[in-house]
Amino acid sequence: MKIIHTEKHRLRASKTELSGGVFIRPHECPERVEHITAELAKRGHTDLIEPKDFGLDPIHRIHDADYVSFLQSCWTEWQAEGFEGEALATAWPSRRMTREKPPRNIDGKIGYYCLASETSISEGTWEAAEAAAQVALTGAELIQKGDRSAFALCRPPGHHAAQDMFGGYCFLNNAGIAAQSFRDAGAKRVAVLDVDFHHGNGTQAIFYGREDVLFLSLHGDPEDAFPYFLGGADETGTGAGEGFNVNYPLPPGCPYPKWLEALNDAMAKITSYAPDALVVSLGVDTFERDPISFFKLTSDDFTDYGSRLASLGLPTLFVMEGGYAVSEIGINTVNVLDGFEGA
Ligand code: 6XA
Ligand code: ZN
Repeated sequence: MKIIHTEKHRLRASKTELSGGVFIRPHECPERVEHITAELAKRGHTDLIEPKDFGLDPIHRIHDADYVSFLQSCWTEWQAEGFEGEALATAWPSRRMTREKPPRNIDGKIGYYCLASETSISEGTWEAAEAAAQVALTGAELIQKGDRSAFALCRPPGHHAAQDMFGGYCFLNNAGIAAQSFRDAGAKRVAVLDVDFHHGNGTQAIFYGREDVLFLSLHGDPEDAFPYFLGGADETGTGAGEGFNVNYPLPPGCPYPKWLEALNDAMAKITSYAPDALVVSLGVDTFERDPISFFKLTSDDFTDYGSRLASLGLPTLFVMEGGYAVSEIGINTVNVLDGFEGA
């Protein structure tokens, strides 16, 4: 399977993440990708390719133009205000704050477009996010041209980013942009399966009213886990999209057999939907030693579910999302890919 990768991910190198009331060095760091590429090399995956440049049009198919402009100019505007640190939201249009439009001042504007304040915007963030979207689009095009599978090694990740919101380390919804590109290339139906520990609230929001993209997500119950305010089992889609959104909220300590029950159910739903392509939002923060998550998957479990995914027999694009047990992120990610290819 071809792997799409660019060194431009390094441009996303913020120094701060707001966590537990203090600034820490971000979990979502450049070393994540280094560990994955090292493990790929170790196991003989030499088929790494650079992304093509598809421009902004496919990004605008998913994200609002004003949001994209905000991401492009945020760091410059923030610096122009004379602020010392990285750009961070501190005020939102939350309940009963009904002036729902982006203010002129960047301190307010960043809040308008932000869903969670752990994520700072720093120099190079837009450039890296845009490159990650091109990585996903390049993977999608390989499959559109006949490859059976591809791995888009996206960083920063994307599944929390909605049409007009960033947060949870995400800026552009790489998986959503890829899914839309399959539709635009002629696929009638596309399924997006999100196996990251966290609910893919952005992907859900983007496709919630649509029947042409089935979204399924296995994740920590939002009662207990970020992003807290979306991801319930009762969120099934709206209008034409009713029945095409499927959430599997799972409890703290969830072991692999229980996780697998949800995966089997999701796979049965994908089979009956009969999509032309599958996009897998691949986060490996379901790992037992992930520092910010609470599932109990072992490294072998990643190999196992990789091979199960292959049994769907679908053209499959893997898109990298989360995973913060950095020294094991390579092993767990490549286990999924090798499980898939060895099946
Ligand atoms: C920050 C939690 C961000 C979760 C990021 C992630 N408090 N999403 O891995 O998939
Ligand atoms: Zn995650």
